[in-house]
Amino acid sequence: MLPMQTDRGRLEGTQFSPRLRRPMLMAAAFVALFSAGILWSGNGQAEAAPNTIEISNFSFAPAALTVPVGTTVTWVNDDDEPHTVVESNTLFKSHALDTGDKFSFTFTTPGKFQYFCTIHAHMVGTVVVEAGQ
Ligand SMILES: [Cu+2]
Repeated sequence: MLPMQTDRGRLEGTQFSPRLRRPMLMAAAFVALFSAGILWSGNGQAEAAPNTIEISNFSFAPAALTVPVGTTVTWVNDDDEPHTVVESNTLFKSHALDTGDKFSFTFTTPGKFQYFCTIHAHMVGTVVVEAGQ
């Protein structure tokens, strides 16, 4: 008989036939790709989470960050070398951060805060904290 009729009969008989499972897998793949698109920017580099400073290649990125008062800033070490995050007046002071380690500090006062890595003194960064309205 006609192939169409045979297929329809099989579809009605089983709820999750291979013909239905495939579009579901494609939908799941689409969702995964769509999610990845949000997390990854066009240049192929991971989009940094807001108020996150990445430590990579012996530098802080972004080297200068401006945030409103009350913001928690998180440093993440992406290097294979340990680094520290220490404010010039020791307002905050991290332990040595291994690869993947994070350090967070909440800025409760406005001002310009310079910090550096105590292991590699040339590694410096700035957080500017702006007063609320
Ligand atoms: Cu360092």
